[in-house]
Amino acid sequence: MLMRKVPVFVPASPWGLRLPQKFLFLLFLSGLITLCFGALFLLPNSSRLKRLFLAPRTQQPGLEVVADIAGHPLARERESPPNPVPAVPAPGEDDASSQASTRRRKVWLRRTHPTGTREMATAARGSGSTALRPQEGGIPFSFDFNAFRSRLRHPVLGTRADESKEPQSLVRAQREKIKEMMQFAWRSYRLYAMGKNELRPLTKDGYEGNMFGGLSGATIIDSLDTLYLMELQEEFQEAKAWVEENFHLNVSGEASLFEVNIRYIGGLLSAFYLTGEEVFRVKAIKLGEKLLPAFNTPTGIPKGVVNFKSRSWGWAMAGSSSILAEFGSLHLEFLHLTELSGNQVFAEKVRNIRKVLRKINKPFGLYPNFLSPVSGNWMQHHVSVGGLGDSFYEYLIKSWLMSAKTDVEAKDMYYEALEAIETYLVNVSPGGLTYIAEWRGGILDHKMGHLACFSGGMIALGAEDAKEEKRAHYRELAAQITKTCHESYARSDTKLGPEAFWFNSGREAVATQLSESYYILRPEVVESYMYLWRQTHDPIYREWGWEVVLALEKYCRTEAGFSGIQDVYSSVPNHDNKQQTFFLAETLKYLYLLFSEDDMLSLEDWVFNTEAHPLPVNHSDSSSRAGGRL
Ligand code: DMJ
Repeated sequence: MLMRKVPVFVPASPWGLRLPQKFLFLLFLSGLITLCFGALFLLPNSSRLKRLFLAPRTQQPGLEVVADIAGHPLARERESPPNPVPAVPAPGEDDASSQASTRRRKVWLRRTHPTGTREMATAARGSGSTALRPQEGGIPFSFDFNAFRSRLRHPVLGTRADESKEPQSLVRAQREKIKEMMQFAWRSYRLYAMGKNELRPLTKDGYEGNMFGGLSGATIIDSLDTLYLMELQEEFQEAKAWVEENFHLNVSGEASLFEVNIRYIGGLLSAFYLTGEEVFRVKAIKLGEKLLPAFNTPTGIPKGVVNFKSRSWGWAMAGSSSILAEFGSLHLEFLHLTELSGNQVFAEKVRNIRKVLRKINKPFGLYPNFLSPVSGNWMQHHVSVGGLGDSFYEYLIKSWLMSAKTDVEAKDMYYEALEAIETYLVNVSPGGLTYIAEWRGGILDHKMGHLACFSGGMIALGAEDAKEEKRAHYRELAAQITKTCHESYARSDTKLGPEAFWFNSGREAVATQLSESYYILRPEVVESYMYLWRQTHDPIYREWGWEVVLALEKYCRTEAGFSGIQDVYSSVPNHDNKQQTFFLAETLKYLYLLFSEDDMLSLEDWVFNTEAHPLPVNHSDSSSRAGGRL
């Protein structure tokens, strides 16, 4: 029989307290601590204290979290703080009080945001630190916007004063033309599809698609920074008002983690950094929080699809795999989400992805495109710098640059990967065209996708920080790849490039079947022209860029917006009836920058996410040359 042991004697503690007394004392003590700690949060103007407790920072000023990456000495010294206080509904969320306060705020913004661009700039400067506004559904964390702006090396919109000295009034006229295209694309969207994700210019209606889990307005959020940059003041205000009043996050569909991140989060973050408007910061963070369930996998490698409704373990699907370009293109945005929220969870998620990728064995130093989020093993040995792989490589070099060159791990990973790509994937065709092939378990597909054409720009961007003996080589490689991509345009009837082009059977830089001959307003080729222009100032890049403008006007412009075309080899356009959001976010922005001064969104101050949304570099010193100007 089991006898319960009844203690007949409770020994006294060294202080002479018996166990029940000790328990009561501890209870009292812990209550006291909780009370003191809680009081800190209730004090007025306690944001500094909150910051102290919620997000350990470096002592230097700057975008500290952006430097806070695995491998960086600062990262090792810090502990993970608790998550911040749960956020209340954001402006524009569905409860009535929030909508009313949004209306009030809108009126205030109209008053404080006068019409001229310079005034727009002044208003943004005036907004100062993004103070806590819990009554407006703000996220309780402060970010010193003025201090951030004063650390930029260049005025955001460039040194306009020098413009009149430009000998080429032609360049100005070209820039104006591109601005007109943006205005036309925006106005067509506003007229026929306002609030929908995309415009269908032939049927003159809107389209929601299935990538965004019920979120709307993808074109609006993707356009914000381009409108701002081009000083389309009225259009920018329309877009901002829509975000304030109509961008609701209470959706319940299934969304692509990658697409929501690069378009919505990226677009909102950029809009915040350009304007200092709190609504963009709050919406970005709250949407970021909705993406977190995607990381609930055994490895922490997120699934590609996030279910906004359930917080279930979406990974539990046999044989599922995550895509390198998708889970590898979160880093830039997630570090900024932590920076602007004080919530370390975002940075932790992407640090973990880095850790997994660092550890895993890479065949020949290459990164295959599919990884199991369950086992952490590669699923197939398919390697590509185009679709499925592309922006992973881009985010490595940009993480290095965005960290103000402190994220050495990202830099090393980038150059190691680039070496492997050069060794195994880069080829020169019999006709002398350099291209990046695709690799399937050791066998090469001698084809390049339009998506892979961003790599000319990426390699140019990274050339300056390569080993001394490699720099000139990388500059040349970048120029050669960009030239090949231009050839894929030049060899078509429309002077626009196909979705994929091949180098075999005597054919070079052309698509071999109709299913690869379409052009959907993609940006990658003009993106590379922009980087190569900034690096070399070789007029050929502006010439090539202008060829694209003319071709877009001739073959893609319709009565009600721009449309992709189904066959670049036919001079009678067959439109696909879609004005892609990235046309406004990327293609037109890169074209505009190509015809602008180098200090407009200077590469010293900004990196572009893979949807061309500018995110600031972590400058931690105060040697600003912008002197607080826009
Ligand atoms: C964009 O959404 C992004 O550039 C992404 O990285 C790749 N595809 C499109 C544009 O082609």
